[in-house]
Amino acid sequence: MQSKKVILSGIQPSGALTLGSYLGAIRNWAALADEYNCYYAIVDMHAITARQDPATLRKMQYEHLAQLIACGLDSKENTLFIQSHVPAHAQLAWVLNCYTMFGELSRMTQFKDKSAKNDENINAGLFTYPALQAADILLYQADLVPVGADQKQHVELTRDIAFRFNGIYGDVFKLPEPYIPKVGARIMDLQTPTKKMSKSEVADGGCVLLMDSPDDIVRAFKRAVTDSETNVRFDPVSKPGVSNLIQIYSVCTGKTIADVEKEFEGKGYGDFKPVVGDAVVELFRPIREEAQKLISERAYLDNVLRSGAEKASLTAITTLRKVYRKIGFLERPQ
Ligand code: ATP
Ligand code: LTN
Repeated sequence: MQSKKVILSGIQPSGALTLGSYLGAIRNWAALADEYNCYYAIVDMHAITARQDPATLRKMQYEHLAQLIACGLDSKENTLFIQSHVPAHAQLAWVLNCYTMFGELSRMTQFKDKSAKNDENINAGLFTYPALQAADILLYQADLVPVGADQKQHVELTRDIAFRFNGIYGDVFKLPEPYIPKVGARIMDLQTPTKKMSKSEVADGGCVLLMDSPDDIVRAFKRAVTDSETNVRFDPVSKPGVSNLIQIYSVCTGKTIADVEKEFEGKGYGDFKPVVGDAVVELFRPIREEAQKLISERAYLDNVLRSGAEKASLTAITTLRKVYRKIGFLERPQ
């Protein structure tokens, strides 16, 4: 019997989960467990490339875990773990750093964006971040990496690193493919619809969180920035705000973009915005309720993390050993 294909993805505990992370990535994960062997990492090591408050970082990891389970990721069918609990991530990242070019890292959009936004902390970790992400993916010999559109470049770099390494040492790594949804891959900020909705930039009120109250969600959508026209028409270039809302409504309801335009023909933004807000409220309601229940079940969450790390380690160590052997590291004498 051929073994199942492998999926790996990661999520940074650098802020609360947003509508963007849900629609762009997590929503698609739950349905994959039947067909694939799925690993999902809460990537604490990536999160510290920006300064984190230790207590908040600790709390955020449990919240992410509870919310991922509430989003339908069954902990028996999926391997859910914390990145730093599997030391092979750091170990392989170092090796891959030595097979990743300065020029390649310099071209990464996420590095350019984040260093421009935070010029007093452009640390080396932020720069080499994609080599750690490549290690996350390659340790599990992942076939597919389900992510939002912003991560495509990092997955492509991972392929390039793997290809380079395999070219020197033979077939060590599987070359992964990004797996990006057709609709919802880039949810925009509701206040600045030309910029991606981001968990680390919640201050302007344009970000909707998975755990926001229904009132807050409806209010955020009523305040969403649109344009000076009134018609509900999909045109991301000249109408980015309303096109973002159409996209969100389409993913939440399963209706096509054309159907959404038809449904609101002759109606204005005042009719449309609260309906989108309500659709998000209903989508998030069961998730929020379940996550609120799970967050107090610390022993259960710790069990999930314990078995997740054990399972992930078995696979990760096998790949790491092979890499060490190939590059000429000595095994520690017993
Ligand atoms: P930051 O913007 O602060 O770097 P993030 O929200 O992009 O954080 P994560 O939560 O780690 O970072 O991303 C988790 C997954 O969600 C990734 O696959 C990412 O591509 C996806 N994602 C995040 N934001 C969006 C968005 N606005 N639209 C679509 N997908 C998104
Ligand atoms: N870089 C991603 C998070 C991330 C990831 C991964 C995604 C870290 N490691 C491995 C997919 C696979 C982000 O910023 N959202």
